[in-house]
Amino acid sequence: MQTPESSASRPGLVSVEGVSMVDWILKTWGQIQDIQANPDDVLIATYPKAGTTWMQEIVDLILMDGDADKSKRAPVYLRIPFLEMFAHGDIPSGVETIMKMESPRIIKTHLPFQLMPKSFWELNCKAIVVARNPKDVAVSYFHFHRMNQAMPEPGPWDQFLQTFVNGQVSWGCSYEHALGWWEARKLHQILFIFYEDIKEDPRREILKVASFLGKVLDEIAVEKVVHHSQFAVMKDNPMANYSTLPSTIFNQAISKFMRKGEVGDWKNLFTVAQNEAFDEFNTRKLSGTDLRFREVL
Ligand code: PPS
Repeated sequence: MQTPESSASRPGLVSVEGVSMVDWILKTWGQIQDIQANPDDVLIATYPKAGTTWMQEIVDLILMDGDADKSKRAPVYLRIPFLEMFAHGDIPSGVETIMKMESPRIIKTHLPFQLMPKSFWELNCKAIVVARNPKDVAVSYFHFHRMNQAMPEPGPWDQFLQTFVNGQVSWGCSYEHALGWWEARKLHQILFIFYEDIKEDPRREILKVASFLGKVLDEIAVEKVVHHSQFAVMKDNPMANYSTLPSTIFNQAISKFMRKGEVGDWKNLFTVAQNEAFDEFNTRKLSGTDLRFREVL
């Protein structure tokens, strides 16, 4: 019998150049790869659940000088389209929205660095990467799979955690994703930000992003960006909380998109054994690299 969380209509996974991807990505894969960048495009590049929407809202508010009314002009997925997104009903695909946008275009992507359309690097575009401690990413991704009908069934938590560790979830292994972008920052204009750092001092990280974008904000504008990008404020903002997406895609009765927004929620779901195994996995994946996530241990 099917539960509300399990439906035959859920997609499966495919392998794209060795990276697991949700199968609908193939609908626009050719168009994604052929996309022509503009030199002033800015990418927000993240592994899913690392703080993408938070950074989208921060960047948009910065560009609007903190004016929340301007940032409420459209849902976040139309203001800052998701490159890989398929068309659904009235909502155009990410590529279609991007093609119709005027510069400067801000574009969200979850693609690993090696699968990015090359045009962005030929034109030396900027990218802001947000990374988050993978234990919290795993928990957030689990709940996201439960509610997002456009993702495969997650199964029970222990099973999902294993597939996450094996990289058999869409957009692949979270460590390889972060490491690809971490290395790429040595060659490209990439700002690498940690979710936990924004939590710790939003003002400091917002100023970093503004400076990277070449945007000077007065003190009042900075305060507005800090305020309107807070979890509680975004959770109540229909243009940021995905409540404008139909429940046939995001069933927020199962789990809210703006769920908890905390550091360390993994402690509520990981067993002691899962945590120990994950710590070993973390050490193995990061050995020989200088990438360190915050507050994993
Ligand atoms: S997605 O679907 O990949 O674009 O999701 P993403 O936006 O990357 O991640 C969603 C998680 O980020 C949390 N979030 C925030 N945390 C703190 N402050 C703010 N303002 C904020 N906005 C979004 C959101 O709640 C999801 O995390 P969890 O842990 O599930 O709550």
